[in-house]
Amino acid sequence: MTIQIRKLDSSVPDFKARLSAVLAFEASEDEAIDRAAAQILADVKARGDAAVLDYTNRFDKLESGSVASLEIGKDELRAALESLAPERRNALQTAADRVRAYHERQKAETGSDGFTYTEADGTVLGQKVTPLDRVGIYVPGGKAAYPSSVLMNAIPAKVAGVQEVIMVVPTPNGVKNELVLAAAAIAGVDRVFTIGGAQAVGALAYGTATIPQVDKIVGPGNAYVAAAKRRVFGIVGIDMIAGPSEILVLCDGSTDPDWVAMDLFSQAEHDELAQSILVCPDDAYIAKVEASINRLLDGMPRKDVIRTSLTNRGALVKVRDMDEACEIANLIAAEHLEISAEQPQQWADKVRHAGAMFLGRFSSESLGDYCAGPNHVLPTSRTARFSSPLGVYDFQKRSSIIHVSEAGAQTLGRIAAELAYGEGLQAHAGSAEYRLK
Ligand code: HSO
Ligand code: ZN
Repeated sequence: MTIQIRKLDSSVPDFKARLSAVLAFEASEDEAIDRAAAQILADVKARGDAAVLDYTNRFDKLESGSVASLEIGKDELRAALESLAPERRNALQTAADRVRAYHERQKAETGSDGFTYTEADGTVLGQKVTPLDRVGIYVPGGKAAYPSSVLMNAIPAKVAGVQEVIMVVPTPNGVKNELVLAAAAIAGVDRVFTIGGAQAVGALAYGTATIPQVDKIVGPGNAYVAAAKRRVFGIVGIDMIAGPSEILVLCDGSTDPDWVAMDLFSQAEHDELAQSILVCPDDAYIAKVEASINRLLDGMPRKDVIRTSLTNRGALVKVRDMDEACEIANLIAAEHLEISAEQPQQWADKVRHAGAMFLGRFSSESLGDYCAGPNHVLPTSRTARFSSPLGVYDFQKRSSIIHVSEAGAQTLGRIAAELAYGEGLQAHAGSAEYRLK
């Protein structure tokens, strides 16, 4: 059965409208789910461990006697790591090393040491950067339990200097994912609890007798987890509410079409709602990729997910030239952008909006998912227009430093008092003026 992928052509008058229709994605904000999450959060806030235990036993079909018994100790994490086949263990270790090296570099390059400068009258101004004390990482159970995501969330936190990283991961029916536990061991996660859902988000946000309160919660989850994260934002920080995966391939027609077909599959296989789009100036090449898709699909164990994703949300877009392809890339602001072209840099220079850019035909997006080094937690649903990959900076905060000299207080005091009178704030004026000579 051949698969029907939508075809778009930028030369038709209503192209922009058609493209918008392809991109349209409303994150379903189901009111019933939101209400259920709110009720669970309120219960965890009121009853702490007892509520966490009730929901965990009920939803994950366990019979645990205490939240403490849901903790996985360091020994068990180590054992999980040691139980892996050597090739898999080495791959996980190498991926972790590369992700760490990249984030160490990011830390060094992004002003993590803060700054100060001294004005002529001796006043010192500056910015101090400090890590968050304690962070919670949500790891989904079941089909979307990705060990690679454990590395991508925990390593930047540890590189930033977070003292305690607490991971929560549900274990429906008591089934543990050994690779997830091994990844936690390698990434240096400090404590792991086998809890999930809105109850885990509540436990991390409010703290219970057993589970310490964290300062920020990161990591993807199902609709209940997303709703709970939205609701606890403000009590704790959150990273983002991630949408389905996306890949946009800009291709000049020089890459083996099978490679491009597989790249489109690679994100389509995540989710029926994932989005894979090819943009190319060459009609004949687009037809070749389509032929590759139809030939290769049957060999994919997740072909049903891929077919649904490509049929409902995929697109093959014919453009005038690569310049126009770059304009479209800026409109789409994709999570992952592959520039599969002979001279990729010239096109990359023209792209401003993308979560991650993969340049040249050897840079498949999947390398970024696992082991290239940069983070795979990226802005989706066009949010790359205003947000960035998860990074060391998400686990740091900044404090302003103001150290005014006696001479500085004379100049600044007059300015502050003047503005304070303008705002009708007498005490503000006074506190500046008391320091005038
Ligand atoms: N592509 C996903 C991350 C991932 N891929 C994990 C494989 N495993 C993020 O968009
Ligand atoms: Zn992926």
